Amino acid sequence: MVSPFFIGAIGNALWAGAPLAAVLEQAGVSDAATEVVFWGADAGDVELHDDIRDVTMHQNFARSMSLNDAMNPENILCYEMNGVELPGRNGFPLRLIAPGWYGVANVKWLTRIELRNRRFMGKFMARDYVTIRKETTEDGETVWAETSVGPTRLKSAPARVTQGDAGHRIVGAAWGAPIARVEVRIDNGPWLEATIDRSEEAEFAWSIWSLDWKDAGPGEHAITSRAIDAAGNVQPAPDDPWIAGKQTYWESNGQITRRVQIG
Ligand SMILES: Nc1nc2c(c(=O)[nH]1)N[C@H]1C(S)=C(S)[C@@H](COP(=O)(O)O)O[C@H]1N2
Ligand SMILES: [Mo]
Repeated sequence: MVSPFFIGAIGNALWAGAPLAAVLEQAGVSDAATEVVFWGADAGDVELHDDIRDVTMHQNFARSMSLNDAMNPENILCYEMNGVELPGRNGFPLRLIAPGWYGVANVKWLTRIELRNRRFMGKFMARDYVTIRKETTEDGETVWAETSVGPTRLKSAPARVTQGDAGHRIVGAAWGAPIARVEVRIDNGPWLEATIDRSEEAEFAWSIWSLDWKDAGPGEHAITSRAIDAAGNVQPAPDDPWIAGKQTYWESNGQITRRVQIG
């Protein structure tokens, strides 16, 4: 499946729980530990049948992080969502919430947290949720890189166009890093700076932005947005090698163009 972005698969919620770092520290972290594995209660069969392997593994869902990433004070062992007990489908009784990571890192229905001294290469680290990218090195050599889906990347998207007395307004969201600015391009015009609603901001939630569009003529228009983070990084265009060289749909943070019809 190739989709420009995953409509409906994202949202914002308020999460509460116990800090993961404090729990690990209390349990005692060995000097040898480098990797933290989070295991969920759900399981399935993983089949590996080829010339050198012939196994069926009944495995529970698991994802890992480096010990360094796991110790980030923002990570919580979460038991509350939007002020109420964590709902079953969102991971009751306990899940990991690792702010700033893509959904898959946030293991639900936790049964076990394990420290290891080797990289963990389970199905959801090394087979699924792997971004495949064709890259060109400084020497002009082509390399195929496979990397596990990691922290969220800088992104924005135009969400909708509304019409009021003073004209049209384009509204959208930006997320994935502290957002410094959002710019919007209408058709092939210049990039225009949108206004970010700072009153609604929370560090890991969407930044909602808008741009007044006063002279929208009838017909079809193309609207593109790009976010710029506090470090000056710009959300990449679709022809940026980082996006163009990517063969899988995960981590698709390229600029999005939406077509609207003005009547
Ligand atoms: N145990 C377990 N945790 C899991 C998953 C899963 O299949 N099993 N799916 C992951 C993925 S891919 C996503 S996007 C989120 C979705 O859960 P949410 O809607 O509560 O955020 O859970 C993550 N945690
Ligand atoms: Mo997901």
